[in-house]
Amino acid sequence: MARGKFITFEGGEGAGKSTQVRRLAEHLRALGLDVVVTREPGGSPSAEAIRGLLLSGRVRALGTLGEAYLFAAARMDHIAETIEPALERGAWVICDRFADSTRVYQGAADGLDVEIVDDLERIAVGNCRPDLTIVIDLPVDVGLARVAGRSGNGTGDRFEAEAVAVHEARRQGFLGVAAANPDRCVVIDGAREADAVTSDIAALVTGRFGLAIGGRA
Ligand code: T5A
Repeated sequence: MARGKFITFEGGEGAGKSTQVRRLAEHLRALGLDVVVTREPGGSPSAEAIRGLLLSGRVRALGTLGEAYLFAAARMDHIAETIEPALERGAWVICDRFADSTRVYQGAADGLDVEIVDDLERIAVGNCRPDLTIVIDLPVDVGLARVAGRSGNGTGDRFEAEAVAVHEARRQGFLGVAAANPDRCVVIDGAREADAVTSDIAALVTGRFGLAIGGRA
């Protein structure tokens, strides 16, 4: 059985990642592929427990480095328990956020030294690198308005509730990751209607992997 493909989605708050992850999974399943949808932080029982700690803000006192260790620990377990077994059996894995989020949130936007980010990524990710990363880009105010509309009060979790300048630094961070990794990353304009974004992503994935009806290249 050929190894499956690993596709990650990245971007700021409210970019529409979860929406597009779901829709891409439907598209690929309709082509006959075995698809596993997962997310970070989380995606395995232990990693989901760490997610609860991180998003609640209860471990904020650990500082950016401490949080980065927790994201990396969650990622190692997620890869071992969920991602690698799925890829090995030939499934396609679609992941809502992955290592680029640490590079951007804890690194570019929160000041963690790039050498530490590189080391953590090497230790936690190893060779389990995405085949394709879709960066959904949109203006910060559009993303935050979507998140506020969803939560009803605009407060959000530990990472959503930060200053607009921080969100802008994250946006630029993701664009920087995409520019530095042009073979792996594709930037999609996420400020449009969800259906337009979906059809661009379906065309991208179909073309990139040479998919035909039946899911075979
Ligand atoms: N984090 C994560 C780190 O700091 N370091 C790391 O290493 C990792 C892995 C995760 C947080 O952890 C941080 C980053 C995050 O802050 P999360 O709850 O998983 O927290 O947060 P997000 O990944 O940001 O998820 P969101 O749900 O906030 O955003 P999405 O998934 O981008 O957006 P989505 O699809 O849920 O859509 C948001 C709303 O907009 C609507 C949807 O219906 C929904 O209501 N929507 C649209 N509306 C109009 N037009 C469109 N095109 C739309 N697309 C979606």
